[in-house]
Amino acid sequence: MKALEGVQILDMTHVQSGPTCTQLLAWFGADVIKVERPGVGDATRGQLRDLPDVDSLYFTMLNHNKRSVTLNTKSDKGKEIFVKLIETCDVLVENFAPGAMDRMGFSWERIHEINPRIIYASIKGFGPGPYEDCKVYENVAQCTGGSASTTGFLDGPPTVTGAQIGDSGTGLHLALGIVTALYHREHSGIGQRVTAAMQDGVLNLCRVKLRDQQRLQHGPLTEYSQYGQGIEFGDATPRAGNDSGGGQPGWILKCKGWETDPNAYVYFITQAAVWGNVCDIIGRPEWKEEPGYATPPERLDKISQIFDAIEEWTKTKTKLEVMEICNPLNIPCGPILSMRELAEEPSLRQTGTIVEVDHPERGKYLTVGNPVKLSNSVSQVTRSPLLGEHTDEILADVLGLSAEEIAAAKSAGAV
Ligand code: CAO
Repeated sequence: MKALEGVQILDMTHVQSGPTCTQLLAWFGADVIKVERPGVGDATRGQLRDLPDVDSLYFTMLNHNKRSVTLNTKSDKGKEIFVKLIETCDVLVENFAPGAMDRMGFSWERIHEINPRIIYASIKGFGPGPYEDCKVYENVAQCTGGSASTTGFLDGPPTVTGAQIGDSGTGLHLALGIVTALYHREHSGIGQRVTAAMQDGVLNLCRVKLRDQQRLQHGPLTEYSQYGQGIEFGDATPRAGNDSGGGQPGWILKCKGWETDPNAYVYFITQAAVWGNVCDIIGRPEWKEEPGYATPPERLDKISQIFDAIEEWTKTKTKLEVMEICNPLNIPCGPILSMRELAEEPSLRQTGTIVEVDHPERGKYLTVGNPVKLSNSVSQVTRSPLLGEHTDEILADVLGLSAEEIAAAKSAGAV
């Protein structure tokens, strides 16, 4: 039995943030019923298509293990069916633009009245305040949540990251809120409202930068390479390039082949505890004892020069050779792995983190499986549903509608 078996999720999510959340819940065993507009569906089905008339990878990779029902929740008959689904389900999740559910006639008060045990979970761009009515996409959240102002190089513009911390990051936060509310319901018997704002989710992931903002009031941030370079700090946490962000200096260094391979690089950390090992492998054993190099505070103004010396060594090795040499010596480092390399990595296939899925219209494709592993609730990734694939099945089995009632809903254009 899966951890969330028996939990029914009424999934009104679309695009990326909400679907990330409900996909996770589905992987843990919840029955996720994705509600989509008849004939239209989640907009991502048709976005960034690589094959004509086939659900995009954008959609398929965010909607595994779900069932799809089409329902026009703005029509009278559709509303009737929607009320029945609210009565039946444990959780309703949505990430529509602010006010969309209210405009549909389903405020939290109304939903709670229909089913006091239901948990109603939402993602919006912003929490209550001046921007609460705004529509928000990934990079807006990265920019307004503190990520962009602290990402990039000191002499360059604010930069967004490839990791979807605004969308997928907030989806993860919401999933935790939902299971927490389900746990609370075990004791209280009552559902509650769960909200996660994308700005808040990004800020939570950037909390070390708010830490640095406050440290700035008491002096320069000595672990930032700008300190070693003698560049003055301004009044806000600066962009720190590839600095490690912790107390142990780190940087991205070139490896053998960097001239032609854009990913022939390694992240290298000069952790204080293994400084001697670093000195030995790069052929500078004298730095172990030399005044100016022997202790971390002495090295702070020479970080760039030290990484230049380490890079002279890493340039003679491939990134994987660097990893093989450093790991036994406890020197933390990480090769820069491309998406191609990750897709081909056998160990990720073995753990189910990269999975091959078969889809009736597009054939085989790769996806990222459940990154959270439960020993008694192993995730099996099943393909995303076609639009409305489970409409009849859900109306009949979940809601108990007769064949005549289903036919009537269809002829009224509700499903
Ligand atoms: N039946 C009938 N109507 C439906 C429906 C259904 N099954 N499903 C959706 N609709 C309607 C909605 O009610 C809404 O109608 P109104 O505008 O009349 O209220 C309409 O479809 C469109 O919904 P939307 O405004 O949410 O969609 P959008 O494409 O205009 O905006 C987005 C997309 C993502 C910007 C917006 O939903 C949003 O800000 N969401 C919250 C933040 C978020 O999750 N962003 C991350 C997105 S991933 O990058």
